[in-house]
Amino acid sequence: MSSSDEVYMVYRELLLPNETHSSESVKFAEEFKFKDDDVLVVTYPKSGTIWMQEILPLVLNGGDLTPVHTIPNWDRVPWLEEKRLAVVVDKLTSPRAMVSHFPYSLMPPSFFTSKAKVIYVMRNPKDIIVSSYYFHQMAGFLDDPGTFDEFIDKFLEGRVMFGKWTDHVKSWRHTELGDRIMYITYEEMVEDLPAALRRISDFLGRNLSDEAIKKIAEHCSFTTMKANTMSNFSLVPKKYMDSDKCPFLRKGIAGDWKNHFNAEQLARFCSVIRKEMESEIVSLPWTLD
Ligand code: PPS
Repeated sequence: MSSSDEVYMVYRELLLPNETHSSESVKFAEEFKFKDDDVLVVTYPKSGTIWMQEILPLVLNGGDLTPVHTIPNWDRVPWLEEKRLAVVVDKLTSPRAMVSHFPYSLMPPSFFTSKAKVIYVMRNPKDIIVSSYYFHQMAGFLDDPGTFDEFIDKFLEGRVMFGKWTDHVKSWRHTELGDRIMYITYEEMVEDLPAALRRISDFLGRNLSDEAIKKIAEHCSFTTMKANTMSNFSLVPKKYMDSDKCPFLRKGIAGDWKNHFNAEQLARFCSVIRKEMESEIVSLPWTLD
């Protein structure tokens, strides 16, 4: 594994992996022309991005499995800021679905003048850091995370891809997007996926039948997605993602943090997050202690 200097580029003070990003790809994002019927899912890494890459096309097309069975997730619902967007953008059919890890301040000008809708997915940061720690071990294009203890410090200081979790969440909670934005949590999706799908479908103006929701929920279960070669990253060479070290679809649960933090680490982690989220704390769906 390489050092962080080799694997990341710095863009507006954020670390972005060189393997998937470049100065051309971020320029392409800056100049990207959003359309009114585009749908964008925004996440801090490890909050449920891949899950939404499965859900969105199915909700938008009423449950037709063709795209999720034939197109790899990174081309099916591409990242706004990644190199692949320029390659596949002309093949996307409207309504186009995309994902992004960008904070609000990095959205391109056309996003603000369009009516494109946004779904912001939030996840308990205690589970995000655990998921990210394992991801850094299996992803050959990321830096060595060190020990979990060392990774906690890196995460809290924002020395990880896309910076601090607290900055990201705060940036997207104070927008002027009105009813163009919907908030959902990973935990809500784990607890009751059909109900989450109903919320998403209503937000996107799709009147899906209960039968369609059931079909989509079955297809987007952790087990089904783990077996879908278009979504489990098994098409990616081991050099970049080594599922023998850890599968990308690792556990898919809420609360795995309990198996990883010791008491001191939990206190350290929560005190920093609590302090930085001071003004938001009452409306967070998790306890930070
Ligand atoms: S990335 O690298 O930012 O795109 O990662 P991201 O997709 O945001 O997050 C990966 C975590 O999401 C879990 N995941 C799911 N959980 C439950 N059900 C389904 N269907 C599902 N699909 C993806 C995935 O397992 C990662 O979480 P962990 O905790 O590591 O298992």
